[in-house]
Amino acid sequence: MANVIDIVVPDGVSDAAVVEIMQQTGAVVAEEESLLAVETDKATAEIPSPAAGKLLELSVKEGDTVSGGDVIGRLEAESSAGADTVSDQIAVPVRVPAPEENLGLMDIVVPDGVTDAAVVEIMQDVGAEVAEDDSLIAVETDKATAEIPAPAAGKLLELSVGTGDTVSGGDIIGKLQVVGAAGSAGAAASESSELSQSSKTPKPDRVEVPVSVADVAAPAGAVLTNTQNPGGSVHASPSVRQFARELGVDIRRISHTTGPKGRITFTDVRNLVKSVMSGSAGTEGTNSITGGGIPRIELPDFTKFGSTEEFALSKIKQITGKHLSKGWLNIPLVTHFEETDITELEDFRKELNNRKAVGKDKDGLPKTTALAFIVKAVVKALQQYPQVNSSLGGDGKSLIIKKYYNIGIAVDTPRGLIVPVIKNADQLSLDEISAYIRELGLKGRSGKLVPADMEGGSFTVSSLGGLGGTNFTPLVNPPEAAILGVAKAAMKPVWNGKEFLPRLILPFSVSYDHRVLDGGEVARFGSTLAGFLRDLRYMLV
Ligand code: CAO
Repeated sequence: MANVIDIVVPDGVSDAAVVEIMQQTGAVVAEEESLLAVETDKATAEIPSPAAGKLLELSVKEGDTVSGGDVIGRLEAESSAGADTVSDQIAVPVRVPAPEENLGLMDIVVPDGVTDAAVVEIMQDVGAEVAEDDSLIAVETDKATAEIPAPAAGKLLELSVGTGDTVSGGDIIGKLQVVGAAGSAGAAASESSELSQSSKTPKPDRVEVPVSVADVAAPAGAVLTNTQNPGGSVHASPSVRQFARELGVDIRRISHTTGPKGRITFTDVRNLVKSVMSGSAGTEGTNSITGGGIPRIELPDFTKFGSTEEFALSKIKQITGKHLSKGWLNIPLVTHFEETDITELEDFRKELNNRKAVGKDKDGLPKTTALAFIVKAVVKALQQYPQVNSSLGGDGKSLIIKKYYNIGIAVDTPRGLIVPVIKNADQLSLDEISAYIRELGLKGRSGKLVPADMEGGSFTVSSLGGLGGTNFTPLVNPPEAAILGVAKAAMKPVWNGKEFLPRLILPFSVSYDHRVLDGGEVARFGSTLAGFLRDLRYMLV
C-alpha cells in the first residue's frame, strides 16, 4: 500500500551544493536509486531514494545548498520499509587521523569511515610537492566520491595504491616527506619547531568532509555505478567537477572518458576544451552541439502551440549543416557589400545568345548567363588579389595561397545545397564556363555529381541572381578565405551628372574570414571585380 514519505538529507551533510538533479518528478525509482548529487570542496555524494516508489516532488534545484535534516522532496513509497534508513547512509564524516611523525616521514592514512572504496584516480605523482590538504587520490563507492587530502605540506615519497585498488579507513596508502621536517632535504634546524607543530597537530575540522564516503560502502557484490548512463549520473571527482565548472564545461556532455568505469578525469575535461578550441569537436547540428561553453538550444514542446509534422533532413542538408556550423564557429566573418552597373555586359550577353540562337555562331552551345561573366571576372580579380584565393594555415600562423583557380558554384537542388567546382576556370573560355555551369546544375539536380566534382575549390560563388533578393550574406565555405554572393540585377535610375539614366545594377557581396583578409583588401578586390563587370575590356588589360 502506497504512503507518502519525506526525502530527508542525511545527517552529516552540511552546506553541500546540489550539483545534479538525477531524477525528474514523476519518475518511478527503486530503493537506493540516486536522486540527486551534492558536493562540497572535497567530496561528492549521491542522495539515494529512501524507498522504491514514485517521486512526487524534489524541492531543490542545482545550485541550492542543503544540510542534514533538510526535507528536499516527497516520495510515494510502495512500502514504508527503508524510509528511515537514509540518514545513516551518508552520515559519517571522513576524518584524516592524526599523522604519525617519523623523522619527517608521515604515513598517509585513509580516514576512518571509508569502507571498501575503490581508488578511482591518482591525483599526484610520486615526487610531487604538495600543500597540506591537496588531494592525493580520489575514492569512490556506488554512491559517493571523496578525495583523500595530504595531511601536511611536503614531498610525496610513495603511493602504494593504484586505480582499482580497494581501501578502507586506517589503510596506509603512502608516505610523505613533510616540508621542513628533520631529515627532509634542505630543512633548517630552526624550522623544526614549526614543523612539529604542524605535523603533530591534526586538523580534523579541515579534513572532515561533511558529505562523505563513510557508510556508503558498496554492499557486498555490488557493482559501482555505471557512469555512462545517458541522461543519468556522471562520475567525476569534486576537483574535476570544480575544474570543469571553472572552464564552463558541462561534464554531462563529455562523452569520451578515460577514467576507470567511464569516470571523467582532468584529462577528459582538457581534451574536450582542446577539441572545441581547435574546431574538431563534434557539432551535430544546432540542436546538439556538444562543445563545452556552447549552449544547447532546447526545443519546447511545439505541440503545445499547434499541430506539427516532422521530416528527416536529407543527407545533403545534414552534411552541409555540419560543415557550415563548423565554419560559423571558427571563422570571424565580415561581409562587404558592393554593386556594379552591368548594362553593357547584359547587352553583350544578349547579343551573344542571339547569335547562338540563330545558329550563326557556335551553334549548339548553351546560352551564357551573367554568372559565366562573373566567374571570368572573379578569376581575373583573384589573380590581382591572390590572398583572396587562399586558406589560413593549420596553425593559424601562415597563409596558403592557391596558384590554381577552382571556382565552386553553389547549386540549389531539391535535396539541398551542393557546391560543385569548375576546375582551372582560368583556362576556360566564356562558353566553356557556361557549359560547365549548366552541366553542374543539371547533374547536381539529378543527383549525378560524384564527390570528386565537389573537391578542390579555392573560391566559391553563390548566385541567387536567377531567384531574387537585393543582397545577402553568404557564409565562407571552409577552408576557403572568401565567398562571393550575387543577388538579382535590377534596373535603377543612375545620375550621370546631368540626368538620371536607367541602368542595370548588380548587387553583390563578399564574405570573408577576417583572420585572413582585412576590410581594405576586400574593398579593393570588390571594386576591381565591379570594374571588370562594368566594362569587360578591363579584363584584357
Ligand atoms: N541578376 C539578374 N538575373 C540573373 C542573375 C542576376 N544576378 N543571374 C542570373 N540571372 C538570370 C539569368 O541570366 C537567367 O536569365 P535568362 O533566362 O533571361 O537568360 C535566369 O536568371 C536564370 O538563371 P539560372 O539561375 O538558371 O542560371 P545561372 O547561371 O544564373 O545559375 C545556378 C546557375 C546553378 C548557380 C543556379 O541555378 C542556382 O542553383 N542558384 C542558386 C544558388 C544558391 O542557392 N545559392 C545560395 C546558397 S546560400 O549561400
